Amino acid sequence: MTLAARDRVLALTSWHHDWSGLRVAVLGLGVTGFSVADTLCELGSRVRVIFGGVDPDREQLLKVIGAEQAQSLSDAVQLESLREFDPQLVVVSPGYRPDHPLTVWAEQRGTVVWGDIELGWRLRDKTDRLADWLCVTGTNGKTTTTQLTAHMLRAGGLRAAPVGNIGVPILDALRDPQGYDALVVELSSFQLHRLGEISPYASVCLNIADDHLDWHGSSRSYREAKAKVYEHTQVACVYNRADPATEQMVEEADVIEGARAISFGLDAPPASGFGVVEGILVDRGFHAARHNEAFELVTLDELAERSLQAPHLVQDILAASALARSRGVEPSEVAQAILSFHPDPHRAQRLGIFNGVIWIDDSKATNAHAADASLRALESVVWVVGGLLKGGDLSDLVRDNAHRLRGVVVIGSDRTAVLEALLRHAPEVPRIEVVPGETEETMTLAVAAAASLAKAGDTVVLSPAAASMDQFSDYADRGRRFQAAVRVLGGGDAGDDDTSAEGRGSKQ
Ligand code: UMA
Repeated sequence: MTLAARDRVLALTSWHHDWSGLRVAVLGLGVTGFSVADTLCELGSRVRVIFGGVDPDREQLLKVIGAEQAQSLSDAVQLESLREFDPQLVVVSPGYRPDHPLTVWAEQRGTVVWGDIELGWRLRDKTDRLADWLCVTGTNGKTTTTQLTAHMLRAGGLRAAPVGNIGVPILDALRDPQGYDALVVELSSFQLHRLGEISPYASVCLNIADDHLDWHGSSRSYREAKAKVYEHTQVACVYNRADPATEQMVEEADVIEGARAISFGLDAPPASGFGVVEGILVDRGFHAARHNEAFELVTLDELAERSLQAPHLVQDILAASALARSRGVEPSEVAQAILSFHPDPHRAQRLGIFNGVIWIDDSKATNAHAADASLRALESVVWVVGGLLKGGDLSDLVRDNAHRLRGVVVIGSDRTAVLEALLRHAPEVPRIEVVPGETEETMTLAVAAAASLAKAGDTVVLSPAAASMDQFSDYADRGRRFQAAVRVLGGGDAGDDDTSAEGRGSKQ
């Protein structure tokens, strides 16, 4: 590819520039690939979507919007299609690993390769209303923090939406004809890897623990990707006082002059921090007299009344408050938003109590760090664990929580690694391995096994510490099947909580 051709692409930094006739290869036909193809067809580019898998609905839609398509399960066939198309720009979906042969080929020949977030940044001026981007990453808590921040911004009277890894491609929001005042952008490590030069209004990395090592290749490259969230931040870099790596990321980031570092944590906050003082969540970050005073937001008791008091949730609430306050939302509006917030299902979702046993669906815990947060909030646990470990290791998780385990049910394709960790660090704890049955579903078997291990006062928690795609379509599907099996066990009563038994096995 010639330098002039490359420069033409790199100079495209506005919706109103000339994108027509540009040959763009879009890799992947999931939600991202479709949104990219749709946007670029609207701008007059010549688009070819190259993808594995089959998706009849989206394939039909590609015909309607006028994009070419090349479907094949073979990388070699896909590569041939890419070569023949001779793209000037490649836009890659988040799931493609950095060493994927198609992206490697494009990069080696000097073709510009972007992710959808970089493309979105360049196209963010479709309407006159230029939205501020508040970017959220972290190993865990991203989705809750993203949703809650957007909820707070709306409580403050702004037109705001949660987008990105949460499931709404950023390009869909950017094409909204009314435009937004602010977008809360959940960024996965995959999206951060190909972030490009964006400049968030505010940013946060909530926490960091190894995850997705199979995709990134190493813990270092995963952490480097996460640190990018703070680059070029304009107003507030929010970090976690309990996770020094996040503070270090802020210190090392190249930010816009005047951007402030704002911390959050469960302890009493320093000036420029959010934290908890005598059971009250407070803001000392944005108070004019922050060296002596703080804004009071909500109390831990008020959170407990809404089942929002688990420590990891309180951290997410503090981080979201810091982001929203940085954008000018009033403390009373932040408080109102917290008290009217309902987290999504499958996140430490309490299903009910049967025969004195509490059942919790925490299917969203797709890595060891998330599972640790939910196990720590419990005392006497029967743990349903396993799935796809993504190169992760559960040894520390099992060792640190062995004392609270009353039983373990191991599911999923990577059972051997889980069983080895249990044998090493919790050999006394009874365990049942669920081998996928021919007639009965995994979750039916797992729930029956958990029920056989649990006694009154115990909590059964599905907190897999693993991805779900080996046996389920996603974590929500895994959680729904767990809930359905629990409902059958409870005689259809799952969800009817008998709070009189509160506290027997759970602090949640
Ligand atoms: N494909 C290939 N080869 C590959 C990878 C993908 O052919 O090596 C093709 C598939 O056949 C399919 C398409 O690419 O046609 C799917 O692309 P994708 O896997 O990037 O998925 P999208 O549907 O575009 O969804 C992505 C995110 N998915 C991943 O990062 C894997 C969604 O996050 C995100 O919500 C969406 O963009 C909008 O931003 C999901 C996720 O699991 C929920 N994220 C991980 C997480 O949260 O831990 C990172």
